[in-house]
Amino acid sequence: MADLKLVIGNKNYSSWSLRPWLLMQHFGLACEEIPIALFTPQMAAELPALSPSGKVPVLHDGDVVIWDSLAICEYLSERYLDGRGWPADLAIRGHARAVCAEMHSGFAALRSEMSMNLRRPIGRRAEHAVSDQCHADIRRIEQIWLDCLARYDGPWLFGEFSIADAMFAPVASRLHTYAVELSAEATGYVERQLSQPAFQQWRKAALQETGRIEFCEYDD
Ligand SMILES: N[C@@H](CCC(=O)N[C@@H](CS)C(=O)NCC(=O)O)C(=O)O
Repeated sequence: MADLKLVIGNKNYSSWSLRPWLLMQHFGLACEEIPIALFTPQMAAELPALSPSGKVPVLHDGDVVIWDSLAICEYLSERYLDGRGWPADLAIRGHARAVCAEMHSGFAALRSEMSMNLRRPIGRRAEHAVSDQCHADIRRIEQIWLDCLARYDGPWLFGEFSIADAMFAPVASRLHTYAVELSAEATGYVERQLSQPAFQQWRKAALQETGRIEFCEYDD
């Protein structure tokens, strides 16, 4: 029996934590959740012993410790899913890894100007608060999605649900929260992301949280 523990941040805000959690839920991998309230004294006291990077998410599998959302997804896919976290075809898997790497290392403007915040009422940010770079990030993400959905015929980016969908779930949530206008196909993908039962379960828990991280809240 696996002894998986996933250390995660506030469900309302922790976009990185959502990714491996969603993958685990999707594939029915049971884990104990260890919640850490980000940027609080609890984090300062407890996280150093759990996370070599001082960040969440972190997976503990017995003695094995894996930090970083993408590395956790990779590990889970190899160790527990016979590689089913990725598409079976080598070329398509390469494509999936490329979009995940692009998501993982990019889109800084979108991340800082449109924080994941599930409790925020749906509504646009003021135009002055959204930089050209953020608009460019959004267009590029939409382009990735449309290309994948057209090539592999949906409903998920690579046909079946994969690590790529787990990696893009927080962005889908951001685009929804900030009422970003998208094409019908991209909107459909956002709706699929947000209506999957695992996301709904995460969201329900997020709405019950009370912790507030000021720099993830905007006044406009
Ligand atoms: N590349 C890392 C980033 C993790 C990350 O930045 N996590 C945030 C919370 S969502 C965090 O722990 N921040 C705490 C800090 O920066 O001190 C990953 O993919 O897991």
